[in-house]
Amino acid sequence: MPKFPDTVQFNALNRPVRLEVAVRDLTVEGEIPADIQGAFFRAVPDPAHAPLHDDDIALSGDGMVSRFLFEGGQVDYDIRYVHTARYAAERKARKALFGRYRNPFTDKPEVQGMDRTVANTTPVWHAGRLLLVKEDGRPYEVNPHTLETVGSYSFGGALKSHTMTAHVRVDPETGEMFFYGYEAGGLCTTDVAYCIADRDGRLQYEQWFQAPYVASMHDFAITRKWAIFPVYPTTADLERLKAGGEHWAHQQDLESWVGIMPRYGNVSEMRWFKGPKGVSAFHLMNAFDEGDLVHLDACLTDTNAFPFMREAGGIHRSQQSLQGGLTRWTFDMSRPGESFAVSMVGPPGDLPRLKDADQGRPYEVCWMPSINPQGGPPLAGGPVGTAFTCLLRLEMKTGRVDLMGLPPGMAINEPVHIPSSRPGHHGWLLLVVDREAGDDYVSELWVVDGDNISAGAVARVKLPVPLRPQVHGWWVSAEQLANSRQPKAAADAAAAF
Ligand code: V55
Ligand code: FE
Repeated sequence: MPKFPDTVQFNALNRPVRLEVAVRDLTVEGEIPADIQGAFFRAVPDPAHAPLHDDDIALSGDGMVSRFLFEGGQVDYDIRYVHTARYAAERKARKALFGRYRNPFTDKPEVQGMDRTVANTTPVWHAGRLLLVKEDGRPYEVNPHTLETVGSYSFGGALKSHTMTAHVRVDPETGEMFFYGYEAGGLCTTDVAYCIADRDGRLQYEQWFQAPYVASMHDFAITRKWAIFPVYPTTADLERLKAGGEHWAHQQDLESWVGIMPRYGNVSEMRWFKGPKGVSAFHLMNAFDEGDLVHLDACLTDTNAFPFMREAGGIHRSQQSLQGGLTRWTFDMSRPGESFAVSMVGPPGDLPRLKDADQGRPYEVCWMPSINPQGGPPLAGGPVGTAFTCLLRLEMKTGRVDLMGLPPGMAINEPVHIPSSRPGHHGWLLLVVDREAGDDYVSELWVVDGDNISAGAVARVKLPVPLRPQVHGWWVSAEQLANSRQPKAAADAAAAF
């Protein structure tokens, strides 16, 4: 057993698991709703080797792709490493060769210049392809049936950007995938590539623009008319990297910015709006337009939510002291100037989940994990070091908030949403719940009624193996899965043995 550092990034829920398993027909308590047919893919960082540096973080963990497959009321579970160039090189060497998070100057000489992404953030489904994406590189394509890695993916060689965001936006009507890459021209460049792939996955547009500074641009948004690029002041610096330092440092005294351009327009049409200093959001709930107004709803905090990005910027604050909530920034595109209106539209929380059909549209309901005000201390785990302890359901018109609280010693991961065939019903949620059990942890997959979350799980799927905290997930219906580009033959042949 390799010796992992004795830090919160490798202990408690963050303990490395490193199991590649395939389990058929898991034990289900309760009944799986008939609407749920398909696959819940999850991206799970799990370090295959002990890191070169003891201050390594969970965001560096090798990407695993995991799948809960729902077929006729039964559930199968699979998880495998994404065979990135980095994973392959380290596997061969039987030890870590790559150094600190997003700092290639700390890598061993034999891997200098090699693709160092770990493909650990989002399983993106588009045009029949499953892509495992991390924002520091290009995606890896994975066979959704076998979970075997196909290889690095660049839209058939068309993509020029060196990077692709883990937060793409798929338009529910056109089927187009809108995305971008930052540090697109290389390490610490202000180049941002804005891209659109059509419903068949062909890259139709790639235009580059300059960000106001090198920022951690984790998420963006679209509306029917606009593409929206928030820039929060967590910055990178090449000299710091060369000195072996952190990629990201938060700047409490630097302005935030939002760039907005017509989504099918030219980057020369980008308008920049100046926002408050020091604020940060990793995830956006949604955006939509209303005449000339553009509304952007973000899980905003008054500083960066990651302790190591604050510390690198000399900001020493506890996780409990962070202030924020679901915050709406409203831009009037008919008026000149750099200013916009701010309002609070929901409580604090993160890892927001929207119905796919509401993407870029006015929306009625949404869900997000948060910290249970009536719960005990959160479990230690995830990249921030503290896990979420409740799920919230928000009604945007009435302001109503429902809560699924968990007792102390439990944690929840990001949910996916599955549409319902029942008229007026807002669908189902699937999410992994972890529970402390002595010195160990056990996990279950919960099926929750999206309109009645306070009732808890309607079905619980038991896991016979421990799980690592997931980053993001993606629901792929049985119909989408049947239309995938990668063959199912290999999976069927393996099953025939
Ligand atoms: C995030 C996750 C990442 C990363 C940067 O959720 C930001 C935020 C799992 O990797 O590299
Ligand atoms: Fe994210």
